[in-house]
Amino acid sequence: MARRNFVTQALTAGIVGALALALAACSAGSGTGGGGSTGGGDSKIVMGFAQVGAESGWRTANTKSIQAAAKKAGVTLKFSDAQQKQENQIKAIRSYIQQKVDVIAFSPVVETGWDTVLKEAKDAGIPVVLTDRAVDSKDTSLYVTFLGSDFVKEGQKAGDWAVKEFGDKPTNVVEIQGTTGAAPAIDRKAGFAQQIAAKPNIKIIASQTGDFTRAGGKQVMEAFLKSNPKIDLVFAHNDDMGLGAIEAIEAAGKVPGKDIKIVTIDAVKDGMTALSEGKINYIVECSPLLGDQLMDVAKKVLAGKKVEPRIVTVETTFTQEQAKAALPDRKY
Ligand code: GYE
Repeated sequence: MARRNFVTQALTAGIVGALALALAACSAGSGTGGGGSTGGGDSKIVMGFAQVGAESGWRTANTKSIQAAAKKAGVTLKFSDAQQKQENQIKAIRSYIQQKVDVIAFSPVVETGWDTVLKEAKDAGIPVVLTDRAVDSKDTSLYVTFLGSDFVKEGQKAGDWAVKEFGDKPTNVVEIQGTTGAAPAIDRKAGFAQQIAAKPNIKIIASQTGDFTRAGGKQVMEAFLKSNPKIDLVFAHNDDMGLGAIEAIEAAGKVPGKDIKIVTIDAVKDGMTALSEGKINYIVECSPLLGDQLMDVAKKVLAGKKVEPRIVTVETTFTQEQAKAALPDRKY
């Protein structure tokens, strides 16, 4: 019933393409959340989760983590996939408000433009938990907590590695940014820039968005290769775009990891494989496994317990050797 509301709205708005995926995601979500009570006794918590999309290996792992954690925690999960479009996420959140879910969680595709819909949730008395990505709102009463990584720190770690790797050598860097306006794109860019600021020999000569997808990374890298004869380093805001860049570099007859070095963020399996094969040089980890923590937070909030306003994920970094050692046990 609830799902039909969302479908009707989506159709009205003519988002037919988005619908196919949203439907697929919904049924995946309901399979997870609706399948029998495994929870701890009293009435089941209903969570509406508005996911960004399915743009990357990271996102797929994040979705699986949330669905599995909901099942384990006995939380009924209503899940929607916004296809990386803010208007779809806003529609999904409004639909969850109409359905009177107990708690709404979402990973905001971009940072700004959320105040109105978050106020609607607040007025309806439904707590909102931000996972993975933050919103840029002055009114922090609009959400209970933000659970996720420190993206500035991730960018800094990538920048620190570049400074160590290239020292005083003249170094041309091309940057493949994540989704324009998304917290991880804004923060990773800033963190990296801070760390290389003291090294005038390390220069970002081009910077463009690849929208966190492999195809986007490939396309941007092809353009960079055409217009820049000397590229020493690619800084890609996620593994998938780095993997796309590898394809472009190889197609141009160059050797990724050697002729052009690559540093990325995420450490998903495909990225770690490329790192262990020497095609990527360094990866900063960003963990997508936020599901269990999210369910804990939701239960605490609904039980009237206090939660920290910011919960930061613990993460590491990987060299090529470390990737070889870590790969066999890598879960995503
Ligand atoms: O790094 C990227 C994904 O928000 C941290 O989104 C997440 C980012 C992640 O598409 O792969």
